Amino acid sequence: DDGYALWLRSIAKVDRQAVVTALGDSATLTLAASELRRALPMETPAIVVATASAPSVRALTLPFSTLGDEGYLVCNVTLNGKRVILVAGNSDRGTLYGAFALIRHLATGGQAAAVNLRSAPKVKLRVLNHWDNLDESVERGYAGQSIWDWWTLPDFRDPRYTDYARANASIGINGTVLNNVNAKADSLTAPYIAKAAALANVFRPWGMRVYLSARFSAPIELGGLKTADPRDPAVAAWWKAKADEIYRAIPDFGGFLVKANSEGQPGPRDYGASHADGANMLAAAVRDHGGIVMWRAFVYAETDPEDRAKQAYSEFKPLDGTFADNVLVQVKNGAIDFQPREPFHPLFGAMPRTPLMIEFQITKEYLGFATHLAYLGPLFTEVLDAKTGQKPGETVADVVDGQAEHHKLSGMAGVANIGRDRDWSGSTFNQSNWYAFGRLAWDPDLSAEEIARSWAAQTFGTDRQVIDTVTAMMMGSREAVVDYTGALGLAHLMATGHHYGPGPWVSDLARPEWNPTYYHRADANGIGFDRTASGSNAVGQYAGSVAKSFAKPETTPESMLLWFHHLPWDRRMASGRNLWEDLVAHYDRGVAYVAQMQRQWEGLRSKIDAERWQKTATYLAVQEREARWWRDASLAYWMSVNHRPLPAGVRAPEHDLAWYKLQRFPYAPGHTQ
Ligand code: BDP
Repeated sequence: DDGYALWLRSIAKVDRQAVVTALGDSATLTLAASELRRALPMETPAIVVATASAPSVRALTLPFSTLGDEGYLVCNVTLNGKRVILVAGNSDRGTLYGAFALIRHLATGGQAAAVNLRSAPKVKLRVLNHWDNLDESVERGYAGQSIWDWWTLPDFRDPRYTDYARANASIGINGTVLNNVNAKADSLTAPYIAKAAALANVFRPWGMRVYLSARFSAPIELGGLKTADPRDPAVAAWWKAKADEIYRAIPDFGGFLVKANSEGQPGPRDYGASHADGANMLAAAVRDHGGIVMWRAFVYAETDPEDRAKQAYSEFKPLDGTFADNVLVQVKNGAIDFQPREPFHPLFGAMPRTPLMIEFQITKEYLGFATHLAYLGPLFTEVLDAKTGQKPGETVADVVDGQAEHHKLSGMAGVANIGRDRDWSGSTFNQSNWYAFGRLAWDPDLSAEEIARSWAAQTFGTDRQVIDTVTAMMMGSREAVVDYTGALGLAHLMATGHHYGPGPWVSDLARPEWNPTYYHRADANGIGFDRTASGSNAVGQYAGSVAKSFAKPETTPESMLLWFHHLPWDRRMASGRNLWEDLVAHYDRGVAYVAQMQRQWEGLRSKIDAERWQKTATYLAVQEREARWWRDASLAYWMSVNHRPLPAGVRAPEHDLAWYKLQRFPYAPGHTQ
């Protein structure tokens, strides 16, 4: 088993499939029926797929009114005198989601007899962001080349495109941005629009729309204009014509994603215009077609390196209320950059008049690429469940799903971990992160553990021991990465460029905020970044009780302590140990967790097919070796700074610091500098 089937494993034999009838013949309804046949065996009770408008369904007066466009219900009914399972939504897309929900229900041990499912997505735009380049490399991609074979498109439509859309539909993802946020203008030329249109045609029956990353300077590069100033009418007209051209080829084109004035990308600030000026100009170009703009807040300027964590808030908060109503501001989960742990981004809750999308990174740029097992469900839910402090009880999820302010638009973006590898995501367990993202985008209130259990059952079957063990491994795996790469709120400690291995000593990069030493600020006396009023006062960007709790070390959760505070190595911790000893203990705990996962996985050897078992076992061995590398290199460095011995009984690093500093990985995957 090479993992290609993801979590969509058929339990039906070709000649003994469930009996499924479709009331209607739309492409999407037909797919819903064929998915059910493909997945479910003959013994399943008869199933009818339909939309709420089918006359016989209408006669049942079921509660469709609360399901919106994409919701579904799945229940036992008597239809034309026969007992059947009805799968239905207000639209055929809703019905398709219902079909996948029924498959999930049965594949995770649910019974057909009493089935009663009812759900509508809480978030409107559930979108993957592909950081895929036109040369088919993938920025921060660790699962091989891009699945988009731009060269043979639009003529050749790889069957894989269909399988991709199907997998996404099965977890509720309804949009995809095809190209990297570090965009080339070429993706907006006629040949590339035709290629995107071919993909859109494949995705449409699966309920998925296509979006493109737009390079802000395209009017200069493609249109021969002298400027891309959003206030220049000629620039606005160029974008309007470009949007019209795209919509002629892709009538349901979703809209644009923009990375502007960030890490060298062009943007409105180049002309003294604001992010809102830029976003609104593009929004006007797509508005008549029903399109939207997702404008990223990931900015940090060369000119103000005092605290990178503060910059997005400083720049965007004042713009609240000035964005057009078809713009969403897309905010990374934390204020720096997809670290193994970051406190939630202070913009959530701080821009009530603007719909904020959250952006998670499914690909694990800072969590061991494809090889390390790190289930991101707990990272996602930790952020979504965080209280914003802005309004009583308000969580990041309330902001993201639009509930807090009753926004019409809401969205969640995930930087995809998908590539041309047979198993799509570089490892079986990485598939769970794609799955968890989709499930949480549909319902941000789900728990990471219930998602892990469903994924385990859909991926490995319903054996109880397998589900329990796999879920247990997954649930602590992200915390283990935090522990062996730098716990207690440390962040950005990785080596330059590839972001794979440790490099806490790095201090010589051109921009201050590219250097790990800028983030940890360790010296003989202490460690951590003072972000309180006596330091950068990033704490001041948080609100209410949250700001209050981050303002003092005593009330800051220890998991984020050094993010907000610079503290002496001797500081007493909850464990009774001092800070240094505690940090050491975290490193050891992280390494030990990986060794434990190896033992747990060993125990499942006879229960999992050889191919998936062996690859995972091999990767766990790599992870164990590299967890020790992270630990040893980091400890060697901290000791060179604080001149403290290791606590009694603790193993010394295998090599000296000089050895760790010499390690080089010039061909590590996924980095494009
Ligand atoms: C960082 C990545 C870089 C991306 C950037 C972004 O290292 O490759 O271009 O984020 O999100 O995480 O724009």
